Amino acid sequence: KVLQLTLAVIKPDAVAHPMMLESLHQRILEDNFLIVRCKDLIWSQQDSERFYAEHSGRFFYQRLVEFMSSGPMRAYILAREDAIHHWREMMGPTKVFRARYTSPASIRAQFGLTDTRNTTHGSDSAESAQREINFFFPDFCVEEWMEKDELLFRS
Ligand code: DAT
Ligand code: MG
Repeated sequence: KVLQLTLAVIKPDAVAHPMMLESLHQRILEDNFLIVRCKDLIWSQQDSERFYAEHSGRFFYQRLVEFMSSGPMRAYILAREDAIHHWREMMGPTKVFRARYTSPASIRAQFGLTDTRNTTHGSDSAESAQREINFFFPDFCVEEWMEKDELLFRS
């Protein structure tokens, strides 16, 4: 088994509802993710712009940036076999109407409010996971964790 790391975020719309936050946290545990790091934080508008720079110019960019800096969110580094893909599957498609139609059991289908206020974020590739883990947890060293601590969780 090869452990993989991903960056998962519970966005401000979901953190605002304690039962939703608790339910999402439970789902992470039930799906056999190891919670490597977890922290609550609030982004400045600048953090938000920097994180989503790839979307600058899109019609939803301003809305997205304002929403993501509108209140507390929770960020996780999660480890699992196939973590990146598995968390994306659990979240469901970006757009809530599509999520409800194609993956009714997904997180976005169940809790998403709109295409922007869609409850969760997940890295979409190994490269973005590396970048995003570093963005949220600048002191965390992936290589070091893979070398040392990862062994603690082998059974
Ligand atoms: P994902 O979050 O599924 O990786 P993305 O990277 O394409 O999706 O977009 C980042 C976020 O931007 C997304 O979670 C919500 C917002 N967004 C994307 N497309 C949108 C749209 N068509 N309308 C409104 N918000 C959108
Ligand atoms: Mg994305």
